[in-house]
Amino acid sequence: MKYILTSALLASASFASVVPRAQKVDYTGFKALRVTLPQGSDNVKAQVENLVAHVLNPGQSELDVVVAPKDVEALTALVAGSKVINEDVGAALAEEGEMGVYAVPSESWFTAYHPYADHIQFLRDLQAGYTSNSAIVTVGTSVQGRTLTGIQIWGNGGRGSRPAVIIHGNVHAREWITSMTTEYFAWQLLTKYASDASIKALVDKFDFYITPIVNPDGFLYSQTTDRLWRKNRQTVSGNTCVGRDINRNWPFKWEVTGGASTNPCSETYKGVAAGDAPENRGLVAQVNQLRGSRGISLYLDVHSYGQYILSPYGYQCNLRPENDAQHQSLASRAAAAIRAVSGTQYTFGPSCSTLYATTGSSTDYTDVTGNATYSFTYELRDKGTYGFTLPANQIQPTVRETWAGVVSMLRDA
Ligand code: 0X9
Ligand code: ZN
Repeated sequence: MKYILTSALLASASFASVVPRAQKVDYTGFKALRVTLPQGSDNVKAQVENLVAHVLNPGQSELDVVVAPKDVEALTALVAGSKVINEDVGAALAEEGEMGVYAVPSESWFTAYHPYADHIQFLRDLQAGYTSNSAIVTVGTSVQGRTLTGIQIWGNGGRGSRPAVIIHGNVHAREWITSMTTEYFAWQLLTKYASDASIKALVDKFDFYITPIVNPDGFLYSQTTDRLWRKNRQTVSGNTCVGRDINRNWPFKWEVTGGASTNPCSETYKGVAAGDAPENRGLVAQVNQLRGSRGISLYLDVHSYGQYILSPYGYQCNLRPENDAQHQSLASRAAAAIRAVSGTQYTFGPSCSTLYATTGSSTDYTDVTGNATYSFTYELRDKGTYGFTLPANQIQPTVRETWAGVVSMLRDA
């Protein structure tokens, strides 16, 4: 199916430098650049954020950005260095492939990207085939009133009898490969339970809660209006910019500075108060409820891109969980399992020191407040060539290699 625009879905510009428009953002001729910021340059960073259409990878010294052709010169003049990572973002979007046509769940689901409504249908149809050991669960509600729809999967202990594994996908709207991948986890667990003893052992060991799209409003907006939208779709009183970053809104170390933005126009806007995004309220309630009942063995927050497996913490670069060595051991073995499938190389390590500082992020909350034994953020393929718009022919290779990494973690956890 092609994208369909209805008048209800037409919305204003997603970034400050462009006037409101009444159509889908056209990225033809836009470039993706990896820019190096001058040392200690918060001011330059702010100017870059203002000038570009999107910051793709909100790092500290290096940023991946998408910039309109007319602004390339001004951008390169601002920064210390820059390298083109994609000559034409519009052309890369076209390579993503046509939307799939809906059919009952089968392996072919993982050969195309899909409209939001079909993702929900996929989950419902999958669950309907395995009613004795799965259920559809509602984890919360979005800003615009959509449900955060998840699937719970259990084994021979019965529903709700084993330690929890919580998996979140598509926190960031534009990271489409992450809903495909988390759906593949659910698909594997259910379709292989009866025929594969090694999968059965995992399903019998844990209670799985997989929510492939925890940011439904943002996801829909990325399909109708701006393919590179990241945040939720929450407004801010007195400001025209939209969206809180769900991965900067968790109520743990939210108030710490340096790992999120207080500017509502920024891609990493943290919100007005800790946990003030409705999506976060639902996710927090899920984590708290499972902490208090069966306990959480493993939490996975699945993002793209960069090929990383990141452990806590985001808010402090020299702080480690007391079971850091075990976190690194699980991550290292998962990275090896991924590499064994396809040769794809992952980097692993503590989030802040390996990638960049984040405050109010998911895995810090699940590690400390959620008391999860293990918490990881996955950053899936690739390393910037296609970025968020990974071509459809990379969906199957990506979901398969990632599943090998996750199976390795589930065995070790
Ligand atoms: O910045 C983020 O939220 C994640 N990267 S992304 O490009 N997908 O936006 C990384 C978050 C990792 N950090 C922690 N969870 N601490
Ligand atoms: Zn992300």
